[in-house]
Amino acid sequence: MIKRLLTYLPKNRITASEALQHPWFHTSKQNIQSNEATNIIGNLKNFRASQKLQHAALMFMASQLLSKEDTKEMQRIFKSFDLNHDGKLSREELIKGKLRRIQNYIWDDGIC
Ligand SMILES: [Ca+2]
Repeated sequence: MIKRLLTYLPKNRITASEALQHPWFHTSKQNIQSNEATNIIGNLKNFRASQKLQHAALMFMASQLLSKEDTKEMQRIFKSFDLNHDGKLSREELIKGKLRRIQNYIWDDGIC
């Protein structure tokens, strides 16, 4: 079932509804005891908390390593990349932003 869920082409991939009909969901649901489920949920919460801590530590280190000018420049670049202004950079926004910077670099340096 995992292979069918990870199929690249959507037309060949099973739908969520089809996946939920797979016997694995029905047998595993019966096999998981409630305390096991509680442990799993607790582990997932801890994992998420550790990710937040890791993110906060990285932000702190970045803030300590960058000068004010560097921070302003990074914020300017981020805002120019964030095309829909949602405060996040999608893969597409990163690619488009990087391509714009490369084009600007080429034109500004008179390479073309
Ligand atoms: Ca965005």
